[in-house]
Amino acid sequence: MSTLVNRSGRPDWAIVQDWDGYTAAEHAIWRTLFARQAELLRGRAAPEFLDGVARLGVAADGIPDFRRLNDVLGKSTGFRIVAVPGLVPDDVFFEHLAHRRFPSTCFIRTKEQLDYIEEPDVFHDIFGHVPLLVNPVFADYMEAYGKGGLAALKRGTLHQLSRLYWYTVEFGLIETKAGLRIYGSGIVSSKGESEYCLDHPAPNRLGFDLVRVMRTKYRIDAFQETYFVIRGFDELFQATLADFAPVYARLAALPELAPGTVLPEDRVLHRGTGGKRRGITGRPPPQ
Ligand code: HBI
Ligand code: FE
Repeated sequence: MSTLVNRSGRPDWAIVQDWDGYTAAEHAIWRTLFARQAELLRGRAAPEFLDGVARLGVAADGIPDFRRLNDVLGKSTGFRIVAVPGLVPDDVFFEHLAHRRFPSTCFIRTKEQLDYIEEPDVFHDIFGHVPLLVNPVFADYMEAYGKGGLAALKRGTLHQLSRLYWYTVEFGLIETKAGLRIYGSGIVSSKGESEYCLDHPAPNRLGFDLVRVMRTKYRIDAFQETYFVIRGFDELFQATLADFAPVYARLAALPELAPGTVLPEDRVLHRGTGGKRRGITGRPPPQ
């Protein structure tokens, strides 16, 4: 991650969203992104995600006012959105999550960036991440991730923990009675990957396993070569309850894995045909 400069003047990097400052053109870009994804995600996104969008009132009409979202969010899981200028240092990011604050960017991508933007913008953060924060189990997972991140920084194991975030919060799939559904923010905020992740034969779709995920490297500039599938958000939260010290000890004895790997012990829902495709809403490069 390039060196970040804190212009907020505050140690938590928080700024004011300045909702009145958005232009009609910026709201129009939100409307384009929202209309496209809302249409595409019906029948593709996890019911819990769609429920969160509805309950929060994240709507087509324009960039939401964080103050209004916080009214709903605060009453549901006690999470609160904190506006930040962009990517913040890892320790600041984890400190916010550990206290049920989600740091969201406020800027929106340009028309030219509709399909590809390197860093998270307000559409990725608010449409992609915030709806699931009304789900109590997922909110617990995000708080646990923040606490785990602060511990990982001290242990020097952030590169392994960030893979857990990448393959769940950003690019996770979930099994439902109606079939596989999307819950990862990096996917739901991307038109291309919302189609690719469920339908395309190229990527692997493997059952979630904590150590397996934390061994598996990822790339930020192409669609995923492997998606990990959880059976439910409880499975995800249960995985974080364990003390991570033994997990890190096991990881130290196991080789890292390339993104497209399939192991004999994997629960294979779909073995991919391989191949890499251009990327989508990225995130900071892997540690
Ligand atoms: N900052 N605003 C913001 N959003 C992120 O998703 C984010 C970040 N800083 C660090 C970070 N993500 C990742 O490096 C950690 O999840 C590991
Ligand atoms: Fe994200």
